[in-house]
Amino acid sequence: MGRCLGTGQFLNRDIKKVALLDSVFLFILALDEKHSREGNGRLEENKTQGGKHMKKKIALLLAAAMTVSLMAGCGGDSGSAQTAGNSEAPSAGTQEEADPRFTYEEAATRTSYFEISPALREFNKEDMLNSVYYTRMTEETNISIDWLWYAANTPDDSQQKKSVAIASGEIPDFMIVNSSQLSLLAKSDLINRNIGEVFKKYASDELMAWTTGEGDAALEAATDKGEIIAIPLVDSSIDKAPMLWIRRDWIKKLGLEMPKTLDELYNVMVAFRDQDPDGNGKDDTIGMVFHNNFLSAGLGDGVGVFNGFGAYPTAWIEDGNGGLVYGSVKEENKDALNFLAKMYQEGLIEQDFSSNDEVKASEAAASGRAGIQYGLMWNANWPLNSTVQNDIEADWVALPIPTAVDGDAKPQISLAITGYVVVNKKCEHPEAVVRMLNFWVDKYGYSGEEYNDYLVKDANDVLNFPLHWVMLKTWFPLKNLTIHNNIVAALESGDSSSLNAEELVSYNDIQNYLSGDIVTSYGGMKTFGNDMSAYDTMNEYYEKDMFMWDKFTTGPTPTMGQKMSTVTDKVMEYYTKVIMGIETTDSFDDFVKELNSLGLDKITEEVNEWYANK
Ligand SMILES: [Ca+2]
Repeated sequence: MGRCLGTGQFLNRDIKKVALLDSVFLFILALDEKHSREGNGRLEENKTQGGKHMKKKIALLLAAAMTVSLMAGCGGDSGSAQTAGNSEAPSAGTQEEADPRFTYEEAATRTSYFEISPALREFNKEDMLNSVYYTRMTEETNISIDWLWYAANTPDDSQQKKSVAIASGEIPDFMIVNSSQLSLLAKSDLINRNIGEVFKKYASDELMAWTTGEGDAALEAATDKGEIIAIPLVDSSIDKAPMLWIRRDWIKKLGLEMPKTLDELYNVMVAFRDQDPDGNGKDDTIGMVFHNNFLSAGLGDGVGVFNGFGAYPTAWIEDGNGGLVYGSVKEENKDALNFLAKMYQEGLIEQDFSSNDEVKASEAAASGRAGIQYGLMWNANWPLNSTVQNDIEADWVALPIPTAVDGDAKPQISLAITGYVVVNKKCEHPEAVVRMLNFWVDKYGYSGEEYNDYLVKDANDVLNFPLHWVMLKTWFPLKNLTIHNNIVAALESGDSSSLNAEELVSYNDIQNYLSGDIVTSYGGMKTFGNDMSAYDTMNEYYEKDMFMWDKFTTGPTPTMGQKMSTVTDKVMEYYTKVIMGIETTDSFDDFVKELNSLGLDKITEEVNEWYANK
């Protein structure tokens, strides 16, 4: 519980870190949603039974201090489809680029749905409607939004309502949908299929840079039959790349080297277990944090181990013949499973890992019992920062995932899209949504001075940040990496004058850390600093283009919707049994056959049909 409170304190101090903390919060929500990259790759689409207790446990503690969910929810109501307002089209008329910051000559109103973030402690409609963000938006653009309904952003509520709206054929001027709903709309006659051209014409350079920050994949994911039919709202994909966190103080104390290969990592784990790295004279340390949800990248998972062997479970990867194959069935997984089984057998991972979730397992790192944890870039903000509260010497650093194959291991990632904006084809001025997104980018991304006015009402009340009120929002996928690179340059030159407000917060954090304020500035230093930080590793991944992308970037295929959860359950069951020594990889071929009989063969067929027609 202390950990969680620590996170809250962190938040109160550094309100600009909202986007980074969103990553933590998204992870927490993902635990509840039992996110299935396995299922179909979209958090918001797979409501499963798992993790209920997790939500209670964490949502109360952590989410209480966290920020808004970025997940584009979905749902529907039979909203008015008519275009209100009587706005004039902005200037132009040619295909040339238009002024991205135009103002309608006459007031225009657009209809949409308001989805209330589960992260908001309370929601007051009047506060939202009268907020600085929306009043300024209307002043600057002459656009206002008529919210046809307000509903909680959950599968049972707003998502359900939007699905009903799509089925009824009555949708508002614009709405944010998930990939399944986009697939349905692609087959309908309801949406403007020319929105891609409108977007290209009206998007500001910054909005375009954000949308294409990781290449064309986001726009391609919104493409149907060669037409961009929605505007993808993007998040950072690379920020979800697995990396290895390790205690450098233990490495030094035992006279070891930083591991580059999995063999070397194994030796370090043995040393961490056997050589009393914490120096308390007791045999009380383990090799590595590990838990029962080990194929979900986040915190103490095993994804990085698999990637080290060239295995990419849960991802759809190229099969070498122009098609895609489900990563969990590839031979390379056997090597990773045998490695983990050996670790289990030798007590390098907890013997009861199969009954521990992420949070429970990570207590080993926080309490100083483990000095190795695979995870994501935010781990130093929570929970690894807790370690230093017990042991000021605890010096977690990030490393690229160790490899067992020739060359660098490739961390697997998947395209991060939080939702798709579709525009009713009856809406006379589809460019209005682009204008509103431009406004968001201007206020969020490039106006450090204005940011607080627009998006933060009370720095001590993160649960009611007006940021949560903005429906049309997207992110710069390389933002965190850019922050790091700019900070490193400033640290080297000693000149911080060119840093923006958000960068300055982390820069000051690092200066505080270097001045001895280790406990409160731990996350900032370890995430963005220049001494084996998370983004030092990320920058290496990025510079060397090491990522292994999941190639399946659309909504679930028909059979996925019905059978994927059975397949993924079977994968977890089998993998867990192998790690625990109940099964061996000798039965791997039978396991694959069983997956196919459970529906994976049909799903693979459907995925390849999509891929071939992409
Ligand atoms: Ca010990």
